[in-house]
Amino acid sequence: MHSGSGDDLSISPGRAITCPDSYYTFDSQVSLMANSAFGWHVAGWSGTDNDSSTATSNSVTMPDRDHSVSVIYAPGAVTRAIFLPMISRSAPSSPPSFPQLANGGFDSLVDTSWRQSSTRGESLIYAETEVAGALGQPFIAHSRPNLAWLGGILNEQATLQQSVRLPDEYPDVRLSFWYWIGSSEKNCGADRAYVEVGATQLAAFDLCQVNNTGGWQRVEIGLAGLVGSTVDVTFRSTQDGVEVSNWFLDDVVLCDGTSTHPCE
Ligand SMILES: [Ca+2]
Ligand SMILES: [Ca+2]
Repeated sequence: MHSGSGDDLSISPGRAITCPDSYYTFDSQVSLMANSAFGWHVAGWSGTDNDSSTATSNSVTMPDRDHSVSVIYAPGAVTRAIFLPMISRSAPSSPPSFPQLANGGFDSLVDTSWRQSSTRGESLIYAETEVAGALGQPFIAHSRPNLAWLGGILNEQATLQQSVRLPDEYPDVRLSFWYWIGSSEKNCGADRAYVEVGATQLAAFDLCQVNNTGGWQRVEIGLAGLVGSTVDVTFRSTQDGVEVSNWFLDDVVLCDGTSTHPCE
């Protein structure tokens, strides 16, 4: 028996061993199989051991009397959970971000981004007020309030250094920085300053009276030949034993001249 669209139930066994077809002994269990038409499903049963089942198989335990069972077919496909294995693959990698130097304006006094060394044991990052006090004259950082100060003491070698990766994706990257030379040295070549990126010396300065800048000057150097590697950006000064020279630095940035990464 059935209602809706589908086959009559298959009943197994068809009868008890010693009985005619469709006769069963009391309390024996008979298996039932339903088969709905295409687009229909089992919505329930009647007369079975589990009438609320929506499975296509069921059973009935024979009572001690004539008994009928039926399946209820209802239109609509069965909602099936379909297992889709997750296929994972590496997400496409986003391009690296534009390289940046940390604390390029030296305005964070407590700084671990720059590695500082001085053969005279000097700190290299100062507040402008400290510089003004040491020089005995007004002094203003290019970006206030702090700056880097190399030299200013005889017989010193000072190095300010920071590592940065220069991704291939930015071949137009440049190094820009502001400097101020204030030197009492008459002999050009005695006190010097260098800018190095990796093993490449990009700029050198004679710190001497005729090269005194009297203010902040900016330098911009292309780094195209150095992309694709991690490099040390190094500012270095050497002082001889007479006539002190100062090399002040501020606002060291990596840039490409666009509005997103301006050089000034
Ligand atoms: Ca600054
Ligand atoms: Ca000197």
